[in-house]
Amino acid sequence: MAIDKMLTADPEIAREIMKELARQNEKIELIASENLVSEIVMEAQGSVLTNKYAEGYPGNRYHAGCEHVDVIETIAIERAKKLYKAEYANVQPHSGVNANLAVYVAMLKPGDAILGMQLDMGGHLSHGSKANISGKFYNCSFYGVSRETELIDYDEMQRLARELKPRMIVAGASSYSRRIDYARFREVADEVGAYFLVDMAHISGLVAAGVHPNPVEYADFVTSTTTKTIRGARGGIILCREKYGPKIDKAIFPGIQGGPQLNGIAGKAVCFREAMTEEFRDYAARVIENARTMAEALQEKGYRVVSGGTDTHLFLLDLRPKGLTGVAAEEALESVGITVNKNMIPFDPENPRVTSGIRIGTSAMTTRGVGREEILQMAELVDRTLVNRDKADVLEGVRDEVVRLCRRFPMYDYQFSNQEPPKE
Ligand code: DSN
Repeated sequence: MAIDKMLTADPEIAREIMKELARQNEKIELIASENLVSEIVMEAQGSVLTNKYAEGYPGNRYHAGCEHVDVIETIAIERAKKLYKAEYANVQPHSGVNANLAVYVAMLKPGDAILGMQLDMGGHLSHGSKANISGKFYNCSFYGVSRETELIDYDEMQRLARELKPRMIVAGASSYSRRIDYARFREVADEVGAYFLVDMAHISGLVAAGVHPNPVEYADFVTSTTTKTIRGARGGIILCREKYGPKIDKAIFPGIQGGPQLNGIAGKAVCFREAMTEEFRDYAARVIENARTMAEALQEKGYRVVSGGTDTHLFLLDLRPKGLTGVAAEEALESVGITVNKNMIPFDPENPRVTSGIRIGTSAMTTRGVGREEILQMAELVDRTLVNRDKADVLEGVRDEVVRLCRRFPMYDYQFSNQEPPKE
């Protein structure tokens, strides 16, 4: 890592990078969409590939000098196809939102109808929210979860699909902890003549490891970020049936993006290879086990877990039984070094800036190596913080314990890990 050079050349930025490393090292990271990439993923992302323009696709570029990046992008494509058993892969999306947008641009006309999962019930902005381009260009409607079970209301989804005849049905979520019945979605999509898109951003590492069903079997298009449970470079991918490949490629470039970020693509290729190992399969299984252990431990302490549990890396806590809002819990936990995000729960009476819940995920801490014992300790720390949020001395004790726990599971062996950030 060239941080030493940066310390002299640009101390303002170097200082913040070092402080961010220290923050990551000394805090318990429970944000469900975050993870810690390997050093070689970082090497790839920070490599000379960042210098290269390569508009187009391998073997068909608008710039010269692409002989090496062509090999890299081809390897990334082939690995993605193998990992997810997909017919076709595009590894150029700069993000998950871009991946979803490219699918819409490739297959729909502005004004066409999309049926997606409601944002405040677990869906994602890019599945048709008015605040996102998807909601501005397309005619979007939403299914949600049942009030009783807090599971996707498949009957409502089917009823809406029959009534609205969407051109595309979207499944996939940012804060839904249960397995999704892809076969049921496929059936409904076929019945109403819709394309079926699954955004598996959150669970793509679990899918790669074979500890979660693979939506590629059922969907026409599957999109993902490459940063969450898959633990790779920041960016996105699109997997699809072979016949849709050319349209998807055109939608990404020249449709919505220019030159690909080859450094990111190399980082994606590296993480796909890592995800093919036994070690990664074991990791993914532990992520789910850890999430279940923590959800159960918090349930025992009187918190309500939305839908009663989890099949994935994350779960939602309803804080109302404790008389707390999501924002108050997020702030209290942040003050002791435990990072989570406030989150809407289904049928939340609060607004998105307040919320009644928090979302907790175990991907990052499992990467650091924590097991059952530490997960139970973390659940206890979360509870102790929330119960004693007004008691400075208790919070001080929690803060110390958080740092001690984190130091037992160091993140990276970088030469600058132990250096103090330079004085401002
Ligand atoms: N939706 C954001 C999250 O889950 O945190 C990022 O995709």
